[in-house]
Amino acid sequence: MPLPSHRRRLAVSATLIAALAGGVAPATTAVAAPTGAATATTAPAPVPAPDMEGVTAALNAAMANGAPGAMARFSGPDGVRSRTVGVRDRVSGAAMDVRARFRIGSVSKTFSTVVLLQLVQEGKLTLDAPVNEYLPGLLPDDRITVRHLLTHRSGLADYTDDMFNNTVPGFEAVRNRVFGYQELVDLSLALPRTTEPGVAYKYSNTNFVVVGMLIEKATGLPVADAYERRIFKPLKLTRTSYVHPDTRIKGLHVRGYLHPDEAGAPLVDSTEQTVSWAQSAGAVISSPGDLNTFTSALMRGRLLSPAMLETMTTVTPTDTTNTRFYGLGLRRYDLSCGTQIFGHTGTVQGFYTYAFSTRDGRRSLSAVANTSNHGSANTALGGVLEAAFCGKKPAAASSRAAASPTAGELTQLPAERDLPERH
Ligand code: HEL
Repeated sequence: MPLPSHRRRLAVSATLIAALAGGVAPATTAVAAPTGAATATTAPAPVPAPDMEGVTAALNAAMANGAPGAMARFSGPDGVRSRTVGVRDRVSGAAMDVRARFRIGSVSKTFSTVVLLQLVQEGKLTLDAPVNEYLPGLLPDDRITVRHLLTHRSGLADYTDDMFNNTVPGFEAVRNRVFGYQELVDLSLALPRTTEPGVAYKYSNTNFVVVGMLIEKATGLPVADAYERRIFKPLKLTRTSYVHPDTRIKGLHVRGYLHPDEAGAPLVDSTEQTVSWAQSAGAVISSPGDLNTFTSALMRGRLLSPAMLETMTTVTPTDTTNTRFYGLGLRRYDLSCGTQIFGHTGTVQGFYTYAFSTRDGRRSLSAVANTSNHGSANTALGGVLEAAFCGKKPAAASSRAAASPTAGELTQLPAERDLPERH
């Protein structure tokens, strides 16, 4: 029997942090049915208008939980709506600006996955082939496949757990470091593996470092070129870049602030860094408009064939709540109103990001808060998803939600930045 909507919302709220952290979930859980566009026999469900007051409340809640600023941009059939709160620069006092760029952390994994799946479409790689077939001797286990990397089921340990155990010293030790991919893989291989290949979901940045290596091997080009040629240029993502190992974010941008381990210690400006510790697992820079164009275009089939998109959006649970799932470099969240959204979250020093779209690509939302290492700010920011995709709650339900902030048919829609801005 389905849970009443408020119970489902609470379940979503309680699981948000656990889902982001990505605990081990057994592979034996049933694979959730992939969701496609509405069938010819059913009329498309009415689309709720985004609750922009609710979006603003979530942004303010992120600020109340320690973010200097936050913003969100929603693109839907009725146009684009944006909200900003607070500052993008604590020194100059410059206001948060929806045109500004920022570090998207692991949302980069979805970009890397698209490139890799295009290479699979072109016959240059096979999803179920061992990684070692393409990178001989790289991994100590020939059973680890390309698909295991993309689904976080390789069992390769996440070297960043140790790297960032002490937040500020850990970050400062790598802020200007330039790692080779092999060095990062070696850090992982020095740790015990977490699962047998294919057995369980266990989130690990190492998987997407190896994905970067596969892209470079198959294309003979740096990943930066692959992103540029295959995604940034075709989608005209003019505010999206991969500049590793450059430490700067060019143009109008948000400054990021890292929370220290000790309560009360000052925030650390973490804007400039190589992000070399993440590279193809997390070093892309983007903007809210570009992220909406990307997730929407992906879901509309502009980047992958229908069969490959089906593969990418075929998910397994990441926890036991039945609301959080992972496909191939892609998360699926099931919201309290029954809407399923696909995209990714990101945590990189100074920035929390959400970038999601409905399966038909008609509605997309991205949001950022310029802090990190402060889970309550991230959880509060996640409230934008329910507000934007589910719309206004009935009065009784919305007062409960406020006490606990939580996280059709295919038609042609122009790139989201071409649509009129609405408030
Ligand atoms: S972690 C996640 C998120 N992903 C993973 C990746 C990304 N980001 C990282 O691995 C960075 C982790 C350290 C960040 C740092 C902070 O918060 O600034 N934390 C510490 O230093 C902790 N002591 C699964 C949450 C994702 O949503 O996919 O992005």
